[in-house]
Amino acid sequence: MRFQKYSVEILLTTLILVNFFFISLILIPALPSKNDENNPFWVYHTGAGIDSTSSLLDVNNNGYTDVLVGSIDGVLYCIEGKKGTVLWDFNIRKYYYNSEILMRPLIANIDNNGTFEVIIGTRDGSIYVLSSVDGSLIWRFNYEEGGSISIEGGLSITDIDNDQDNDIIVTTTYGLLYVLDGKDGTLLWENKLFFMKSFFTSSSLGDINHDGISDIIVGCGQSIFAFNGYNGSKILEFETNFFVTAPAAIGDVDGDSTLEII
Ligand SMILES: [Ca+2]
Ligand SMILES: [Ca+2]
Ligand SMILES: [Ca+2]
Ligand SMILES: [Ca+2]
Repeated sequence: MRFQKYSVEILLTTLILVNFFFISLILIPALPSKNDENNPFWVYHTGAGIDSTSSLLDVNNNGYTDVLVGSIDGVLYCIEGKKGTVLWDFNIRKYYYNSEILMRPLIANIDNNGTFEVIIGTRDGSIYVLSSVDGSLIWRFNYEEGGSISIEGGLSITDIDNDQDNDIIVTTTYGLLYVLDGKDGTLLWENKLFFMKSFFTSSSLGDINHDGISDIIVGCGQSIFAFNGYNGSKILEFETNFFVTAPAAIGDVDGDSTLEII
């Protein structure tokens, strides 16, 4: 029995070592061949820190995915994925001197023209829609020039008024929710829902009340809310036991044709 126990242990140890060897074979070629851990594939230094995730898109259609990232220096960078060189950049401080980009750039074909746009919200509460091809400005919306609201992760895209053009749903600090027409940045509606609470995540979308219009599901403080996509009025509130810091998942998990919020 003792012999059998040791045999099993030796067999398990051998299997683990063999697995590790093959996993190593798979992983090692993915690492840079001539760099060590202190020298990644390429490094690009923006003018200040980066407070958000990057987004990926093959901007110049050369088969290599490029990197879009916003920085606290107020610049959105489009960096060529293979070499780490700047393809284009866009400085929001031409429009407001003290602003920062704190959110991940959103990529969408918002005007249905065959190319993608890059959408960012900024610390001064502005929304910028740029061409992904060259970073040129398509439109800008500022809720309140020099105001205190900040956009820190709160953009979602859907056609909320069913006119076949995508719209942008914006959640901000100080509990403001508003919707812009994706074509030209016209304000479709706004709702100042809270003063002391802030939205720090993007919203999720689903037709909660079955009226054919997407509704807006988003956490704020220690609650999850659903707001009517038609006008922003509150449909429901569910209290959680901690601050909501991530977007909700929406789906019909029990097959009753009504959406659940997870
Ligand atoms: Ca590319
Ligand atoms: Ca487009
Ligand atoms: Ca629309
Ligand atoms: Ca609805």
